[in-house]
Amino acid sequence: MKILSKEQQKQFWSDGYLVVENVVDADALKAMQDDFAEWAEDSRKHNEPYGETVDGRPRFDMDPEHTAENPTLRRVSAPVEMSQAYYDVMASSKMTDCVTDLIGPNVKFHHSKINAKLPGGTTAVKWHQDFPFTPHSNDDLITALLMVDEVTLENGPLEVLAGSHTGEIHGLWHNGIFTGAVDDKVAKASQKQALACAGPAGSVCLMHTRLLHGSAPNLSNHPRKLFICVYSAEDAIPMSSNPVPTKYEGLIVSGEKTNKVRSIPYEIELPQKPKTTSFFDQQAMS
Ligand SMILES: O=C(O)CCC(=O)C(=O)O
Repeated sequence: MKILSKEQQKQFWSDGYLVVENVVDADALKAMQDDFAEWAEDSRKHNEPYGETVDGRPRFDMDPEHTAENPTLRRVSAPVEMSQAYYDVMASSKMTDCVTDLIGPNVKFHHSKINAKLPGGTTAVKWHQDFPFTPHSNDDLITALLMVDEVTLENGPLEVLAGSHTGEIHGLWHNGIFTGAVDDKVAKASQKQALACAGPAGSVCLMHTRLLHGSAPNLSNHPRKLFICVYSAEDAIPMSSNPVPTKYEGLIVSGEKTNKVRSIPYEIELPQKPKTTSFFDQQAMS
């Protein structure tokens, strides 16, 4: 089903992101909030990352401030493997339709997580682009960040640098160390022109994989939970292992499987034709 107008599609490709309201209805949101509330309740029993994803890494992670009295669960990896509500939104919803309008008709799922900023936590996300974490044969990848709670300017909204998806891909290694973030100069310049992606619960921010983005801590008493799903065009082939492995990687959420591979087009600069004459030319001249 077509969701996005031509104008919205144009805006996405020119800015590198787009916020769309009402992609999930109240019942689905409540089911997602209830499931998260159960996980947050359970986190009271833990003081270090716990649970297990398909590759054995912990599924649940908390802020350093987390206590049994004030639990601050900040990350749930691959929630679609544990919750029908999250699975349904990932696999078949207006959110999936929006993604299809942009990079369809054939779209597949790559990974999912919940990034939560609960009151009392201090987690921030440093400026980065997603593509270096999920390099593919082409860059038709979208990170869809669904607002499970209302996102305001105070509760740690996603911040983006509009138009940066058309620029260079910045390194995440500095002085021989993998930091997962762009260098300070790029981060400061991005922060100066940052735009916050706020909206009512049930909105989605669709973000191009090359867009520079980050987010500050939650300074309010209101939770901020984002359900984050990464999708790619079906003909984009992963060039590295999945940062959040899931049994659903590659699930076709729209269209069909073609098994075709499409690469980012690039031009090779051919060396100039040699100026010297060949052996045969010299023979003819002599
Ligand atoms: O949780 C956030 O605020 C940012 C999420 C993010 O940067 C990402 O998923 O790449």
